[in-house]
Amino acid sequence: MSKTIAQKIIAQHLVSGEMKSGNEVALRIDQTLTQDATGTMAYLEFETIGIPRVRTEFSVAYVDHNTLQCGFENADDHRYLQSVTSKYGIHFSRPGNGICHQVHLERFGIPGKTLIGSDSHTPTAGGLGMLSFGAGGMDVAVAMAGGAYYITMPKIYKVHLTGSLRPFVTAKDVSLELLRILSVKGGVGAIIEWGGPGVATLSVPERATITNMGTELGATTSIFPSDDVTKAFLAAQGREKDFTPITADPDAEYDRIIEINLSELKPLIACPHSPDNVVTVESLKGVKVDQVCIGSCTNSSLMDMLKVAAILKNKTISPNVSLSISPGSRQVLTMLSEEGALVDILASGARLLECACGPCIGMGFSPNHGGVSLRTFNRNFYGRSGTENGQVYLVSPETAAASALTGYITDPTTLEPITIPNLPERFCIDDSAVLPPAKDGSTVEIVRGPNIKEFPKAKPIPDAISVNAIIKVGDNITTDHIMPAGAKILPYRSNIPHLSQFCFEVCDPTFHERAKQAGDCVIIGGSNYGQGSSREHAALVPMYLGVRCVLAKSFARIHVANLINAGVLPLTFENPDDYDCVEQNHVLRLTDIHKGMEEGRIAIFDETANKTIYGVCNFTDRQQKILKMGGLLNYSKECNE
Ligand code: MIC
Ligand code: SF4
Repeated sequence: MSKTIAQKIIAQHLVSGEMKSGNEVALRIDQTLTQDATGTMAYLEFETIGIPRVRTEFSVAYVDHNTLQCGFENADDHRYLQSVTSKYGIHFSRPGNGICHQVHLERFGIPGKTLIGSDSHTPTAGGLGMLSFGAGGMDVAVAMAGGAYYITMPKIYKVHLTGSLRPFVTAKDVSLELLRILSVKGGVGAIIEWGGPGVATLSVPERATITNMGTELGATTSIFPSDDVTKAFLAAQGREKDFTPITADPDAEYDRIIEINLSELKPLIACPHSPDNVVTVESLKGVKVDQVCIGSCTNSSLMDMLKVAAILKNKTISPNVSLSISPGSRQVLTMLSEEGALVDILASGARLLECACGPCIGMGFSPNHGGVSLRTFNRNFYGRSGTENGQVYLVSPETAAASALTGYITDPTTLEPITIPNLPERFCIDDSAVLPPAKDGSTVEIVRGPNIKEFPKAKPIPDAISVNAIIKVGDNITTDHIMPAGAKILPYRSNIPHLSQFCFEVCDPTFHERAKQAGDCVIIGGSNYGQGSSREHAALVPMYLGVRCVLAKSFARIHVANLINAGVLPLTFENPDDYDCVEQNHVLRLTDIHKGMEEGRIAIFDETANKTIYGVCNFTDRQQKILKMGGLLNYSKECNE
């Protein structure tokens, strides 16, 4: 039977399940990646599984999120990560070496292989034709231990590209156009495959910008074919041997086809506070800008930076704008400086930040009070920048650079033409900041600082339970709402008790105290609950505070998996109108839960409203067992998965 790209890779990695959309399939995972903000928890979880060495082909831990080190916490966590990875057979990418997704694309991603990473933008590697998924840390721990990764077999959407991008219109604009068409919920339950003649006009880093932002559509993953462009990129990285061609069969069938003519696109911009709030840059012409940030795993490749340098060359940025540049990797930074382009950037008045996530996750460089910040990043969720009333807009590097010069939102197509540099035939290759693991891990001592606290223990889901509706939230609640990040909080990712003080802080600063008093509780959510990051802390911390169930209109993919892994029962309103009846502080009684999990419908008596409503679920046998055993770790230990 003819297959799409994703179906081919899934078929080659299928451990169990039928490849029919909606069915659960288990996949063999070739590679894993972690970053430090989710990695500490993932390795603590891996340790509890109790095997001496990882069983993947290649696993790597990056340090890129928590690099500020305003105190001992981050530095301690880095030492833990370095020692635990060395012991268990995992490579360690040192702080300063770059953002996980950019470095993985450059150095380790392989077309046709599978990758899961404890970061939602792991699909960036789809730009190379690799089938890659963002996952919770526990799923990554299990994959490192040789266990399969379970997903619901997605639908396959094809985006058929024709034409080619006009000068100053970019891959970022392609992503924003798809967000405009589909919205942040439009990719849920689907893999987005890119095809059509326009694909050949896009370089691998451009494709990676697009697959990176596929995460914002809620998509399971996004993938490009592996073709001559992929081959040339891998060759320039000294990795010709990693190349395998992969294309969809000509008669492959898709659940939906979306056409985009690259030649017709204009520069686009996502307005606060959602990546799908997209309009043309032209329509916001003249809005005053306070800050511009160029970088992040979406737009920090060498080509992005070279174009920015070409725009800024021999010019000075507006005195009212503060401009930051964070190259995505040490390779990018080295080559920028070797080519002299770094001088052009700095001479314009830009501030050079570390090769790390930085402002994207609120680690410094927060905008001024109420300030307008143009960012080449992928998320502009409320409060994420660290300035609660900051107005964050998402743009391409070209729009960012043009606006930094004028001090106002500026359509880059109005600029004088620039000479577009060619990608090098050979990148500068230096993997010395990626430390290989010890050959014999048994002698390696794991270093644990006092910031590393024990992993919280989940309780099995009982057959009946009374829960207090501790908070009621609206649609598209992100993991940044549930478990905020930023410079003050991120250092405590391995310390759940401390972290718990900030849970839902953006929505309700009293949440933590109230939850502590309430005992067993339930969160009432709208649609697409848990959108955004893969951080399992958004499930673990509520679990630690007594949340036993989340009742929502619908869930985001990674978050619902994290809830199950953490032993928290996710249920969907059978009748979405019931959302309007359940208010905060209502007491709900769930009965016959175990039978209900099997049958897919659980009765919930709202004692306060004196009304019975139903929560529905579609758990596999495996998920039911995980919930009944109190989470994935207990299940993995008992079932030896
Ligand atoms: C993000 O972009 O939100 C993060 C920070 O990279 C997260 C991971 C995390 O919360 O540590 C993600 O995308 O998964
Ligand atoms: Fe880092 Fe931002 Fe990318 Fe997340 S989205 S991995 S915080 S650069």
